Amino acid sequence: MEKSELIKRAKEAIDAHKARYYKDGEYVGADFWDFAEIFEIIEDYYEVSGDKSVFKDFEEMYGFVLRSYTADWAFNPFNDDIMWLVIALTRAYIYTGEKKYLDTAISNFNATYDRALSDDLGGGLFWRIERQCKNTCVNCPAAVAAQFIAQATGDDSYYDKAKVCIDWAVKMMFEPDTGKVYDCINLDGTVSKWSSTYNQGTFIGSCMMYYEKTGDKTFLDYASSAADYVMNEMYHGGIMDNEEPGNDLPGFKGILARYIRRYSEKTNKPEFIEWLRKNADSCWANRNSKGIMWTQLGHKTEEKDDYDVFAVSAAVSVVVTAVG
Ligand code: 7K2
Repeated sequence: MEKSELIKRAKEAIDAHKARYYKDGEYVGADFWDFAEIFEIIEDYYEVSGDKSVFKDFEEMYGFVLRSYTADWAFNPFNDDIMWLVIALTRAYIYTGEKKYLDTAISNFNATYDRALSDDLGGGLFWRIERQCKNTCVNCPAAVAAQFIAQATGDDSYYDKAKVCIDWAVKMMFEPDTGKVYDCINLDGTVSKWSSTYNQGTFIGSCMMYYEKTGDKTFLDYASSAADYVMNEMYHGGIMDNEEPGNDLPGFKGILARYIRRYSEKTNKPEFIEWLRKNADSCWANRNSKGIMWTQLGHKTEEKDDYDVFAVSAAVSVVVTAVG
C-alpha cells in the first residue's frame, strides 16, 4: 500500500471510532487514563500524516480534561494515570506550541513524581498513593513523560528524573538476556513476572529516548532486546490476537504499537513496521460494518454496539502507527 492509502485508512479508523464514541471533547466511557491513551492515538495520527486539523481535537480534549479533572490531578490515587495524561499533554504542546498544555503537564508531573518517589524496593516510583508496590506501568511512563518535558523545555534535569525510573526498571523488572519486562514488585519483595504489551512498549520507549539523548548504546541494547522479545517471543512475528479479557488489558497493545513504530523508525529496522502492518491489515480486514475493530486482531469483530471505548482503541492505534 502507498503511504497516502495507509494514511487514508488510519483516518477512517479514527473517524469510525470517533463516530461511535466521541462527543464534545470526550470519548464517552473512557476513564482518565483510557482517555489519555486515546488522546495519544490522535497525536500519532498527526505524526504520521502532518494533518493539523487535529489540533482542534486537542483543544477540545484539553477542554474536557479541565472540565472533568481540573488542572490539578492530585485527587487521582493512581500515579500511573497521571503520567499517561502528562505524556499526552506534553506531546500536544510539542506539536502545537500551546503553552497551557505544557504548564498543566509539568505541574502534575512534578507533584506526582514527588509523591511517588522513594528508596524502597530499589528506588523508583510507587504505583499508587498507598505506596504498596512499584510497577513498570508507572516508572516507564514517568520516564517517557520526563523526557518529553525535557525536550519541550530544554531543562535537562528531567533526564535525571527519567534516569531514576529507567534505572529502577532495568534493575528490578528487566531480564537483559531475554528482553522480558516484568510487571511489578510488592512491598514484601514478591515480583509479578508476567509481561504485557504496554510494559514492553513503554520500556522500549523510555530506553530509546534516553539513548537518543545520550548516545549511550547500553540503552539501545535494552530497547532492542525488549522489542525483539515482544515481537518474536510473545507473538512469533504473528498477529496479536490476545489481551481480550479484563478492564485494562484489551487496550494495551495500542500503547505497544506507538513505541514499536518509534523504535523501528529510530533504529531503521523496517521489520518492526512490517509486523505492525501485518497486524493492521488483519484487524482492518476484521472490522465490522461500522468500522470498529476488536482487540483480538485476528478475530472478526462482531456487529454488537457495546464494545468498550478503550478496548477497541488498540486496533485504531495499530492501524495508525502502521503508516510508519
Ligand atoms: O497492577 C497494575 C499493573 O501493574 C498491571 O500491569 C495492570 C494489569 O493492572 C494495574 S494497572 C491498570 C490501572 C491503570 N490505571 C488505572 C487503573 O484503573 C488501572 O487498574 O491490568
